[in-house]
Amino acid sequence: MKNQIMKITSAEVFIGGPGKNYVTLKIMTDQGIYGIGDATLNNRETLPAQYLQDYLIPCLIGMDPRNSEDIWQYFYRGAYFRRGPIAMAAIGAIDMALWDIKGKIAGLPVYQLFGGKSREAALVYAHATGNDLDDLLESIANYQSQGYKAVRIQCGIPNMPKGGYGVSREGEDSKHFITDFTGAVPKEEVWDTEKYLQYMPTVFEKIRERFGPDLKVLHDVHHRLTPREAAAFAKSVEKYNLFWLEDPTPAEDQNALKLIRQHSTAPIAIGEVFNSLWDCKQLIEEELIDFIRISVTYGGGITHVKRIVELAAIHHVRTGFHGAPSHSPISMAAQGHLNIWAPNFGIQEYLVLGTPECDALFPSKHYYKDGMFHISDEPGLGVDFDEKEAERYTYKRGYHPVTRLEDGTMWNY
Ligand code: CS2
Ligand code: MG
Repeated sequence: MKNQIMKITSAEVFIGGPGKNYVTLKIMTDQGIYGIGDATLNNRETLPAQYLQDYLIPCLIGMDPRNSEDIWQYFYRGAYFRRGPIAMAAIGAIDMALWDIKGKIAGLPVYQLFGGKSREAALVYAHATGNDLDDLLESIANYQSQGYKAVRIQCGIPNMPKGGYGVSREGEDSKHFITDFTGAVPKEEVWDTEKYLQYMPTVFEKIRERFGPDLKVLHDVHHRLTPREAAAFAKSVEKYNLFWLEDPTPAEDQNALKLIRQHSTAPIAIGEVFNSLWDCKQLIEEELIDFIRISVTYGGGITHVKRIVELAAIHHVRTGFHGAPSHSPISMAAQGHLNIWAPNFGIQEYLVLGTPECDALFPSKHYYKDGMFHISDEPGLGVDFDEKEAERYTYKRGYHPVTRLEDGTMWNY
């Protein structure tokens, strides 16, 4: 490309953080401006880091960082082996960093480069969990008192052998941790679909009795049901008017969603494990879902996720980006800019910012207030990365649990 007046001079990857192995990419330019991106592939963090270091960073050096589209195409289209969470997390981190640089060059917050604000702040939801119903109701009340208007609810199921998804197990802290650093191999959970299907509707009933019709209630099935079970379940909980039912089935089989749609009007949210438009194209075009959950972290960054959001908009599908605590404040900010802009914004999962350690590592002026997330007008993504702070942390191997049915059959986590 002729007339280059800006060049990428170096790029570095850092792994570590408070209780998380955040993978942070920092791209430096010859103009002194730098950008940062997030490649944290939860519980497989070393892989996108290695992919960046061994294959992508050597190509980046000397490129003009302003050409974020061409650079995205270079790493996606230019590669023979495409897609997959490792490659897409690595490309995503580069893309976020380039948008950060672009915003800083323009002196504008990134959402302005998309078309400006469609709303002042974005609705978020928190995770309310309980080992039993009373525990859960208390957790919901606690979030309400902090201003949350929407909560995802997960509840322990009586006589479920070893916890269900999203709740802690006996003897554990009251929070559910999706990363376990303690074992040499993953912990095992035991799942019983029948007990879940019998009990869960009574939980929604009690929540509506106690909190009334206005609370936005979300629930994550975490891929545990078959299409027929999911259709029956979605139909049986319609009357509780959920904001969404998430991942009722493993969505590699996009056709499965047709059965659910034929039997229920419960809003369906899917996509946190997707990493490209091709994973959700059928779901969106056939209008089989209501919310798309892909995140900028595993989904190839802002450039690719924005394309998905635009496709979704013409099919009445709203956004509900994944925001589990494994997403660093960088990707949460990138999603925050998309949320402020997207005409089809739905809701944002929100758990990450707010601890003093996290704020020290990733200083930013974005903030939570009264159930909404506010994006500051700092140029770029509006988040920084403190390399000195980063020296406090090292990588620790962690795992998601694995799930078996009672008879030992492997099941979906
Ligand atoms: C969950 C995640 O946030 C969610 O909806 O499904 O917490 C998921 O378990 C983790 O992101 C796995 O890495
Ligand atoms: Mg989920």
